[in-house]
Amino acid sequence: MTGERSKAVKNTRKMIHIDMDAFFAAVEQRDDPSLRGQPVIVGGSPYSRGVVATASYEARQFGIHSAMPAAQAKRLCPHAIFLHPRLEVYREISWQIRQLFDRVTTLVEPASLDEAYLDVTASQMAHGSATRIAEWLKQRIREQTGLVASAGVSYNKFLAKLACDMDKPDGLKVIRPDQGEQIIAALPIGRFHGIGRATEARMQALGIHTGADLKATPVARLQRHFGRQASYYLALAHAQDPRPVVPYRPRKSLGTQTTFAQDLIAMDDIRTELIKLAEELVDGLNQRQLCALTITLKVKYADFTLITRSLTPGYRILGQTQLQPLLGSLLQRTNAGRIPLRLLGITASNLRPLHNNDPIPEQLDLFAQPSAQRSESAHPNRSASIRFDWGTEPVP
Ligand code: TTP
Ligand code: MG
Repeated sequence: MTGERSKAVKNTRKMIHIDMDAFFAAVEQRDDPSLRGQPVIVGGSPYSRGVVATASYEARQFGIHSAMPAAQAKRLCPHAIFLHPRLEVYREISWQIRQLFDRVTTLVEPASLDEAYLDVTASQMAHGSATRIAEWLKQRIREQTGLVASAGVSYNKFLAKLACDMDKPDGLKVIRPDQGEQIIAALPIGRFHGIGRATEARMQALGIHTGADLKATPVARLQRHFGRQASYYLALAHAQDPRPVVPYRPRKSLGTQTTFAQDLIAMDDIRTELIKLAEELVDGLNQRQLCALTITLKVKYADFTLITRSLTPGYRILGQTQLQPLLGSLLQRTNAGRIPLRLLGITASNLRPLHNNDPIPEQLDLFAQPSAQRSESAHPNRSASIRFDWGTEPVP
């Protein structure tokens, strides 16, 4: 494909970026009318080392912004109202707006709780007018959540997000293909996608302050300083951004593991740890309303050899009743008790939705340890390295 042709193809995409205004703070103001019109700061306590997660637009007038120490925010605006985040509420709203995005296109890429990219190139909605789709979304979001979103519309992700940021709050800004290069030329280098503080400083040191400067820099010079990123930066300087919208789908597996401060050899200790992992895993499955068809046990021996043993029993694993006997037989297929273990992990995969009417079986103790004893027999060596990976993963 020639350069011109590929440029033309890219310019035909239609992209929307949606981002809620002052999200956490706006939710708090929505739910407590006495906070409306007030400088509201959501985040850590100003009397500790907490930071600002977000500030209402009223608070921003005092120079307060995200990631600022809360104590500093308090100095800038002593009468500001500080609130702790209510993540459950924000997650619920995030889910609500994602439902709306899904009505527009399958090509939705959530970028954070309050932000997403939508590729509406193929959408038939509003006769294919991305601007009207963005209007529709803003209106529906307001009706259904009582909150205000800003939207940016353009022909790639970088410009759509830029457009959204340019017109906040309650914005709807369009950057048309014939406007992109001009806007980029004047853009400060620190506002380019992928250019953080450190890269910005290095660009400035090279005399690159704006998009126009970047565009005028020979690729070889950029490559010398920024390696493989150079060509991406140059594409951005030409108002091109080849990144596709990558839709998210529920993750395929859920797992937890523990590395022990001291290797485990006694079977009692190993079983105790495994039961704790099983409890965490089942909690995780229940929270997500999921069950699994496959369970995998991961064991790392003291010499760092890693083995996994899997079982797909032919029934759904949704509680301890199913999980614990499977773990018992998986454990027998390892050298646990003979070779010291440094790590244990379990992963549920082949995940399926758990329907609301599915019974969640009661805990069954197949390792034959009374539950009271179990909770007290926490191994003193257990390091605090439990890691639960939640969330979603991009479609490859
Ligand atoms: P943003 O969309 O970056 O910020 P915002 O929605 O508060 O404000 P804007 O109108 O400029 O979009 O982030 C969304 C939420 O994510 C924000 O309300 C709080 C949270 N957040 C943090 O917890 N820490 C941070 O450093 C940032 C940037 C956001
Ligand atoms: Mg936002």
